[in-house]
Amino acid sequence: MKLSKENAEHYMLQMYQVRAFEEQAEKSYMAGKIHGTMHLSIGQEASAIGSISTLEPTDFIIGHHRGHGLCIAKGADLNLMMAEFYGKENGYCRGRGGSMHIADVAGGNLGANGVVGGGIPMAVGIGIGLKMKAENQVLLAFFGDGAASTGAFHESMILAVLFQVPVVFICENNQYAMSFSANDWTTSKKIAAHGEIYGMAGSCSTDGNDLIEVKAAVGAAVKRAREGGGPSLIVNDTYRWRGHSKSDRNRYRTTEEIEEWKKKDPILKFRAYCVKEKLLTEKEADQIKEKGYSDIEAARVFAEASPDPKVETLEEGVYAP
Ligand SMILES: Cc1ncc(C[n+]2csc(CCOP(=O)(O)OP(=O)(O)O)c2C)c(N)n1
Ligand SMILES: [Mg+2]
Repeated sequence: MKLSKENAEHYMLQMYQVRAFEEQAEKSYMAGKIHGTMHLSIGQEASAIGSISTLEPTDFIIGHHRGHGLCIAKGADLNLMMAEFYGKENGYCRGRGGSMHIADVAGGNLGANGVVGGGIPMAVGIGIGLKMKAENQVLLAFFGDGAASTGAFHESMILAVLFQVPVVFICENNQYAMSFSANDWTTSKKIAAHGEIYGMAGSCSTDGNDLIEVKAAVGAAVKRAREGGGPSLIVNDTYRWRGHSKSDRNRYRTTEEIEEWKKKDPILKFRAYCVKEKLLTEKEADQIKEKGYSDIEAARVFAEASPDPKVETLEEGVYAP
């Protein structure tokens, strides 16, 4: 697969924006400016951007709790996203959702779900709707390796095939479900094999830290889904550098293991590819990095200057007053 220079620049920028966004969100959280918790996807950027780069603007995604990269890849406005983290009135969900519940229906981001595996059956329903609309739209449904052991996942795989929905199921296998290693109960190879077992063509695992490999696998599945060939399951093998959430002390894995995976940094891998293929010079890549970080700094300034919701509006926009 040969990328255009324009696309290479765009994906490189999005990768740096995701990294910078999460580093900033973590800093603001530690400074007591952001409340609740958050699940950082640092180290998983190629899975989000490689997968979503295969979509048309009219297509959809449904995310999961580790979904900041997914939002940015789907074209989220960084200012509105940061304002949402800060709980501000002008955030994506008026500050009511925070890190885990960013949705932008107009932009094709159907939101995330705090229930592990909760988005998977919803994806089947949305897929049936897309099929009935018959406008050749496709949905990417993201979830983790832990979610692949839920009953909802297995029921959904069966229904997805029966209804031949235009959905690509993407398991972001970051090797852990909270403190449980994926290797203790299954292997990533077996997760992808479920696609085959349930009758999905073209299901496979990828090196989820390699944007080009992810893009090729998901791209083929998206094409098949759009042409009426039904669903696929793609497993992107990757790793989360940070703890599960903000309360995690990383006691279940070794520093050596984390350091080993850091050597496979998806951003550096893509950057090296772009330089090797003469799509970017080192200087251009540095400039893109600088822009990614300054975009996030602007988003921080925007969020901090944004208004808090008024107390008397607290019950607006939520289901359970
Ligand atoms: C139904 C349900 N069970 C348990 C939890 C608590 N929980 C939150 S995230 C998580 C682990 C999910 O692991 P995985 O699917 O691999 O996603 P990752 O966090 O690794 O991205 C668990 C058990 C939950 N939110 N929902
Ligand atoms: Mg996981």
